[in-house]
Formats: sequence, structure tokens, C-alpha cells
Amino acid sequence: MEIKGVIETLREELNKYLYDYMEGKGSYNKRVYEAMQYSLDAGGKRIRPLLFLLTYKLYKTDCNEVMDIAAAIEMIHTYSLIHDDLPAMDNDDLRRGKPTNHKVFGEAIAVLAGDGLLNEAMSLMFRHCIGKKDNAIRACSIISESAGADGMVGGQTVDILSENTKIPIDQLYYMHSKKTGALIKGSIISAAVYAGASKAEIDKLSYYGEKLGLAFQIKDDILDLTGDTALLGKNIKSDLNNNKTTFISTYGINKCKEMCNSITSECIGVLNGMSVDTSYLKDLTSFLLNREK
Ligand code: GRG
Repeated sequence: MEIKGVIETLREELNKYLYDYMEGKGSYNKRVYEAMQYSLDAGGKRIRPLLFLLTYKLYKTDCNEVMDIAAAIEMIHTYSLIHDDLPAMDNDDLRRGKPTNHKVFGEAIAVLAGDGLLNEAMSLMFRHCIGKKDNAIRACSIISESAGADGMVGGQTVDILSENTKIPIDQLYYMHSKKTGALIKGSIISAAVYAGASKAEIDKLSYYGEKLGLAFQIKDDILDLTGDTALLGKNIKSDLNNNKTTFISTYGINKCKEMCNSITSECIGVLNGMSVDTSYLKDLTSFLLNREK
């Protein structure tokens, strides 16, 4: 199968899993499932679950065995976007090319939809682990920690506290390594741990994940300034409007483009130095550098 075919196939399988999972759920509480499904099915790139599945695929053949964990990762990511868009946070009205969750369902239901997705993700992972070996539990624990107060929530906290202030450079790196980087890195390491990779390979993938998260964020900052709202599916210049310190405000656009290129090359270098066939992961890595959305 072509490289693009493998990634596209996994994305489609995941999309089907997510759709089937939510479809028809609920009774008197149906509205919250509708809100959860609205954002889940709004057309995200599925980068984090794909990183999880492609890393798992370095060592194992059947990704369907861990599709529920991949779905849980996407639920966690989607919850974070719903909450990030709320008036109390970034106050955005467009996400994934559609009105944000609270614009359609109201703030209270949007908060609950985010809560519902996070809890559903944890339930999915717990259920997956029943009767499985330690590796599965370790993997799910890495994912849940990466989303927590020392991970994504921690980064978001610093982001919120830093609005309208110029923050020092180490705080900027801390913020992004947690807010954006933690779940990206967690998706990669958890899959390696689950699949039984050696300590040396996990260390390499951990370094790769850290750098990839950084390149992803710098690219996100670039797109926020220079991207096209129609392509991105979200409003641009949100960082400027929210008066945030970003990689662009710190280094300038040209240096950021250069950093994005060189960090991506470093990521590819790490993947080249592995003993397994990393071509799918390399393809996804290059896609992230060149993406327009
Ligand atoms: C609310 C706890 C909490 C956390 C929010 C993820 C996040 C933390 C905020 C999103 C703000 C933002 C734009 C961060 C930059 C990087 C990022 C996470 C972009 C969105 O991810 P993509 O590009 O989006 O993978 P899709 O829609 O493709 O899934």
C-alpha cells in the first residue's frame, strides 16, 4: 500500500470509529452527545491519534487493536479545543471551519461537551485495559498524565496567565511544551511503550516527539499570522488580538520559518536513526511542516 494510502486509511478508520461511537447515544441527555459529536466530526486533521497509530505500527501490524486508545486521544484533543474556544478562554467563533461549539450549543452545553469528551476518553482507556498486560495500562497512564495539570492543562494555565504580558523565553517554551507538546509527545511515547519498544528506541521517539511538538507549535504561530481563514477553518491573528507572546513575537517570522525547517529536519534525522521502518512517520512529519491548515 502507498504511504499516503496507509495514513489516509487509518484516518478514515478512526473517523468511522468516532462517528459510530457517538451516533445514537443518549436519551434525556442526548444534547450533550450531539455537542460532543458536532466537534468530533467537524474535520480535524487527527494528527495525535495518527502519531499514536503510526508509532504503534513501527512494531505491530494490527492498528485496530488500539483504535479505541487512538479515539480517546482525539476526544481529549477535541475537548481541549472546545474549552479553548470558550469566551472565558480565547473566545473564538470559528473552529475546524464551523461555528465553535458554544456558538451552536451555548456555553453551558459546550463546557459539558468538553467534560463529556474527556471522561469518555478515560472510560474508553479503562475499558481497553481490562484484562490486558501492564504495557496497556502504562500507555494509557502516559496519555492521561500528558493531558493533566502537569501537561496540557498546565500549559493552558500559563497561557491564560500570560495574556497581555511579555513572558520570558523559558516560560514561552514551558507553555508550549505543555499546552501543545505534551499530548503530541504522549501520543508517540505511549504507543512505543504499548508496543514494547526498547528503552533506547523510546528515548529516541521521546526526543522526536518533543521536537515535533515544538515544530508544530511554531508552524501554528506562523499560520496564525499568515494563514488563510478559509483553509485553516479558524480565525487568523488570534494571538495578536489576544496580545500573546508567541514564537513570532519573540523571533520574527523569518527566523520562525527557519526554525520550523531545521527542527523538522532534526525530527526526520531521529527517525532515520531508528532500527525500524519509519517511512509513514516521516511522511506525516513532512506533512506537518508543509501544511496550510
Ligand atoms: C482548554 C485544557 C485546555 C487546553 C487547550 C490545545 C489547546 C490547549 C489549545 C488550542 C489552542 C491552539 C490553537 C494551540 C496551538 C496548537 C494546537 C493545539 C492547534 C490545534 O490542533 P490541530 O491543528 O487541530 O491538530 P485539528 O482541528 O486539526 O485537530
